[in-house]
Amino acid sequence: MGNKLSEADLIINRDGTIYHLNLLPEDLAHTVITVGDPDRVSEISKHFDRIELKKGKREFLTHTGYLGQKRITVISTGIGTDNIDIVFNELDALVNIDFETREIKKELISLDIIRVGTSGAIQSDLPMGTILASSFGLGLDALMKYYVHELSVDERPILEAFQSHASHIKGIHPYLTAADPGLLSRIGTEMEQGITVTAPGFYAPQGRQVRAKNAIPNFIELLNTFRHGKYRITNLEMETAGIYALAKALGHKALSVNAILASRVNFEFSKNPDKVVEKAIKMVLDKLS
Ligand code: R1P
Repeated sequence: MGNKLSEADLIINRDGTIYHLNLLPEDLAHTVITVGDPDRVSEISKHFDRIELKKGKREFLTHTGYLGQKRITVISTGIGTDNIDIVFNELDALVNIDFETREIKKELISLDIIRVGTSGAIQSDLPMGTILASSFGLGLDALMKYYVHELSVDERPILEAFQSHASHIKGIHPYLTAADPGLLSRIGTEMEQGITVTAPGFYAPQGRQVRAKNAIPNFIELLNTFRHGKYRITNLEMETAGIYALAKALGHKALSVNAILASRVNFEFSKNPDKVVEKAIKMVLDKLS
């Protein structure tokens, strides 16, 4: 690839917006909150002092506005790391590619990206209602098989320990990425922290029992017995590892904050999920404003 992206590599709609997100470069703030559920976008932007823009296409709904003096974009990703691939590459293109010339800009912008998501706990001491910041994302999906992914000296030993812990599971190639340390200390300090596992599905890929037979027995136990020094796996969802790894590959900063709605070890689901999500939203917005 040269410095210039072809019309097939970077698809720009006739109105100048990026292909899936339907946004113009000026529509995007440099602080971005991602959520899985499109309905959660307005649950966040209702706290803004002013909303300047609402746009959407497919599951990608965007509101940009101001919280005090701070300009923030909130965008829904839909479910899964296949969608994270689309959202993160298009967010990056909006700030780092000149849409007139299709050339990569010389001065690259690093976005602050915070996910406010929902998740299930796999440790019995983490009750529903917990708000958890992911110190690492551990991906069991295949997204990062398609990108060059380099491990830091902090990440490598944890990933290697997990690979050996799960060595009897064939055909899974886990990847691991740390949260941005600045965002983690700014936003995540009053939250629980731990390794978040990102699965490529909701049912058997997260160890749920369904009518079809599970190929990996005792999946939750496999994850919740893993230890490496002070680190343990705390929760399961479907985006964080892809977010951390692609943000790093593209030079952005990312943090994932999760409202714990289910306990997979106590077999419970929250009676009041909206309240837990609202708590997570407020904790994040308090730190951003
Ligand atoms: C599954 O129900 C979805 O909920 C969780 C999972 O990661 C997956 O996207 O997160 P969101 O509530 O942010 O979508």
